[in-house]
Amino acid sequence: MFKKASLVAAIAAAGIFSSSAALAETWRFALEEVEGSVQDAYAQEFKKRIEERSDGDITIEIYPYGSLGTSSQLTELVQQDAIQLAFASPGHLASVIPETGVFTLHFLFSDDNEVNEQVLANTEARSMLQEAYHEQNLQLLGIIPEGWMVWTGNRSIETPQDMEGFKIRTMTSPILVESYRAYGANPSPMPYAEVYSGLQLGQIDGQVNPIFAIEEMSFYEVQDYMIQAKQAQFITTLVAAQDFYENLPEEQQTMIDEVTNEMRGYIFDKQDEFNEQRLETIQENSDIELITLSEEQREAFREMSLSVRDTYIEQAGERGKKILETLDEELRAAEEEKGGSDNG
Ligand code: 6CS
Repeated sequence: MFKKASLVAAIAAAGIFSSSAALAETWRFALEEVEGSVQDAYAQEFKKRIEERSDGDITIEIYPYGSLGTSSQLTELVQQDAIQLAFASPGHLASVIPETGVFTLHFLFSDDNEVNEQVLANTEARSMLQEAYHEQNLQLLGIIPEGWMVWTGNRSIETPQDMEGFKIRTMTSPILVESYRAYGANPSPMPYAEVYSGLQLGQIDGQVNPIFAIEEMSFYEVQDYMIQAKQAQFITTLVAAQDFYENLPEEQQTMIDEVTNEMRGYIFDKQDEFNEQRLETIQENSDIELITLSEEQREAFREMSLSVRDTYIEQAGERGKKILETLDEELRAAEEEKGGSDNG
């Protein structure tokens, strides 16, 4: 869908130049998701707040998924400073920044998503991550949960045995591929835009995404089962071109930092609302079967997932190990403080 030539043509048509300097007051913001998605809701609100606060000095142009390229291509465009802002989800980004693979590890985050949000908002791991983003010419602006990753399939998946040979589409990061190999599945990484036809043509048996995405990408139309195992959150990161960010006047950097901080509650509520409402839409429009795994069933997957943490450390090195340890400690401490769930 996104061949290099058409990508270049799209950028030319959009009038995107190679340097942000020529675009002083227009910031281009690319999404990995379509209009009406969680990322779109974020971008629309960000645009509103920045334009208001800058008194019209800054205009934000939003490019939903499909207008510029795949997730990996969007990241490249930000790295080259051809666009200023984008979402870069670890499910793809870990191919470039292995440390971000931590956000895709199974059974690391809390079963209580408020705990996850609280930890992600304040994590001490942020400075180590920022270092890794800088090495790739990116500025990390935010780490944002978008909802539980739910499996869909042409068969039900309730035990690791059901995963045996299951051809599941994953995002493109190597650590995600390993996460599904650990269950005995046959992971098939591919870009988001190819998933619907892959399912429809039977090239893949299933995929994994949050409910709002399963609805808006119509995956539920070509699948028989939706399985909630609460094995992982979909966590995205908001990035800027590092040169662009560092060359901004200090008050504009502060404005971005304040707006992204102030928007945390807004987007957390939005993703919750979207995931809840779209589940109703799916149920109204299809007879897809919804299965929620019991604690015992989840435990079987959890045990098999633990070895993937070693693979992550092999890929992400010493800094990646420290990021994992920091997040793990913070998550367990926050759970304890809340007296809530135990997700080991
Ligand atoms: O599965 C994917 O590739 C995509 N899923 C979502 C929910 N957001 C962006 C990501 O690229």
